Amino acid sequence: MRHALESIGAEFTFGIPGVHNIELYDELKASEKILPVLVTHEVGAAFMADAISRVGDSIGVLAIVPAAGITHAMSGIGEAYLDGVPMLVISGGIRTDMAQKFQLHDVDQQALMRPLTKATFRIERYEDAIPTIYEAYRIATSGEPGPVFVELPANLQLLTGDVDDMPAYSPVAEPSSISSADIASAAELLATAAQPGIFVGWGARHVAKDIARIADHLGAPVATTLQGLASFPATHPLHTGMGFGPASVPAAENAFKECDAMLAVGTRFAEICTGSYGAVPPKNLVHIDINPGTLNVNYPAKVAIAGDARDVGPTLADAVCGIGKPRDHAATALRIANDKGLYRKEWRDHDNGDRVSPSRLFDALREQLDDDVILIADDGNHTFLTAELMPVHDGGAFFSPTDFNCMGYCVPACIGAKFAKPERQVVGIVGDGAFLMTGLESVTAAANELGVVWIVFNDGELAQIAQAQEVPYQRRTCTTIGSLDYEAFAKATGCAYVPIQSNEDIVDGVASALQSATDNKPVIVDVRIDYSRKTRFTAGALKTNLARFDTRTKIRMVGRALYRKVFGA
Ligand SMILES: Cc1ncc(C[n+]2csc(CCOP(=O)(O)OP(=O)(O)O)c2C)c(N)n1
Ligand SMILES: [Mg+2]
Repeated sequence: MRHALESIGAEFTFGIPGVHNIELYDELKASEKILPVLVTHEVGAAFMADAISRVGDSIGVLAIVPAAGITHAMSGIGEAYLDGVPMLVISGGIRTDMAQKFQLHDVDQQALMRPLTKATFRIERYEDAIPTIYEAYRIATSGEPGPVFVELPANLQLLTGDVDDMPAYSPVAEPSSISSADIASAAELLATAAQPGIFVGWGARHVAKDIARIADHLGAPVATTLQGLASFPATHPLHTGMGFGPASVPAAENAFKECDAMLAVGTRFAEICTGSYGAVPPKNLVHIDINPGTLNVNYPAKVAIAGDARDVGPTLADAVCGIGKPRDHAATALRIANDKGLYRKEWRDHDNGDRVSPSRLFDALREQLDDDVILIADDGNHTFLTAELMPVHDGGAFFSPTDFNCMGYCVPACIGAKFAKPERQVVGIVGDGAFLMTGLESVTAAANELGVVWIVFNDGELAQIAQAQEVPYQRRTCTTIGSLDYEAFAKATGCAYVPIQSNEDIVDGVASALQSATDNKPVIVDVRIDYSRKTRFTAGALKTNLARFDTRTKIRMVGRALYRKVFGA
C-alpha cells in the first residue's frame, strides 16, 4: 500500500487511525515521501485532501477508519465528487477471515460510497493491493476527475502475505480526439458573431492565455463561474466578473446583454454559476467540457466539444485568430471598467460607518495580498461578496464548496492548501456559521505550524439563508447563531487573534494577520462585518426563483409576506 501510494506521488494522507488501519499508519510513518496528517474530524480530512488536489502537485488521499470515518468524511468526498476534484479515499474494512458477526464498523461501505465516487473497490487478495491503487488513481485523475474509494480489510493489513511483484506506476496517456471540423465550426461561429462573449469555469483554469487570445481577437467580454474566478485574471480589460445574467455583477450583465454567440469552457451551467438558471446563453453556443455528460444538457449547443480545455484551448485560439483582423475592443473595455468602478463606488457609498464595510476590507486585502495568494471561501453570503468584490489576479487561486455546497469547507481546505504550497499565502474567507462547523481544525493548523489566515465574517447569522427568509417570510427561523468568543477560541487552539471591529481597524488588522502567518502561526481574524447590503448574486437568484413559481404559488407567497408585514410575523 505504501509502495503504491509513493509510486503515484502521494505526498500526504489525512485522517485518523483506528484498529482497522493501524498497520497502514505504521507503514506511512516509515515513508520518507508521504506525511500522514492527523485531523480532528474526518470531514476536515476530506476537505484538506480536496485542497491538496486542487492546488498541489499530488492527489489528495484519505486514510480513514471504516464506517464512522467514512460517514464523517462523506460531506467532503461529496464536495470533491460534484466539483470534479480527484481524491483517493482509503479506508480499512472489517476482517474477511473471521466467522464471527457484529464486528466493529460493520456496514456496507461500498454502498455508502457508490453515489459519491467515480468507482469503489475492495481489495480481496494481497496481490491486488498495488494494481488496485493504480487503477483507482487512474480513474480519479482521468476524464472529469473525482474521488475513488478503496477498502482494505483489516486482515490483509495485520496478517502478512507474499506478492511476487511490486510494479511501479506507469501513467496511461489518453489520446485526444478533438475533431478539426468542430474546431473550425466553433471558430467560424464565434468570429462571425456581432457580439460574442466568453464564459469560463473551473475546467478552463489552465488555458487563461488561450482564452485571452480569443477574447482579444474577438473583442469579447469574459465572465467566469464561481469556481472559475481564477480561470481568467480580473486585471484583463475584458474580464467582467462572475456570471452573465440577472444575478451577475453589472459589468457582466451589461457586457452580455446583447451577446449573440458564446464560448463556454469548462462549465456545465449548473445552478450557482447561472444564478439559479437565470443566465441563459445565446442559441449560438460553443460548449467545451471534459465531461461529455454536461454537453447539451441545460442548454443546447451549436458546437459541443468533449475534451480537456488544455487540448482544445490552443487549437481553438489559433483557429479564431486565423479569421479576420482583431476587433477594436476599447469601447467594450471602457464600459466594463466604468461598470466595475461604479459597482465598487455603490458599495463604498453604502458604508454605514458602524460595522466593517466588505468593500473596504476587500480593497485592503487586494492591496496587501500577493498576486498568487490562494483564496478559499466557504459557502454563504461571504462567498458571493468575495466573488463580487475581490479581484483574482494572474497566478492566483480561488475555490469554494460549490456544487455539493457544503459549509465547513474553508477552515480545513486552507490547511490542505498550505501543506501543498507552504511558500504561498493562504487566506480563507469564512462565515461565522461555517466556522463553527470545522473551526476546531485550527488545532491541526497550529500543531503543524501552518501560517494560514482565516477571515471570519462575523455577522451573528446564517446570512445567506436569513436573507432568503427576509422578504418572502418576513421573519427568520433558526438562522441566528449563538455567540462565540473568538479571542478565547484562538487562544485555546493556538492561533493568533486579530479583531477588526470597524473600518479604522482594517488596514492594520490585515497587516498584522499576514505578519503572524509569515511567522507560521495560524490566525483567526474576527471581522464585525456589515451585511446590510445584498450581493447582486443573492438579489438576482432570489428574483429568478420567485419569477419561476406559478401564479398560485406566487400569490400565496406574496400574500403571506404582506399579511405578516402588516399584522406582524
Ligand atoms: C452543510 C450545510 N448545511 C447547511 C447549508 C445551507 N446554507 C447555505 S449558506 C448558509 C449560511 C451560512 O452561514 P455563515 O457561515 O454564517 O455565512 P454567511 O452567509 O453568514 O456569510 C447555510 C445555512 C449548507 N450549504 N451546507
Ligand atoms: Mg454568518
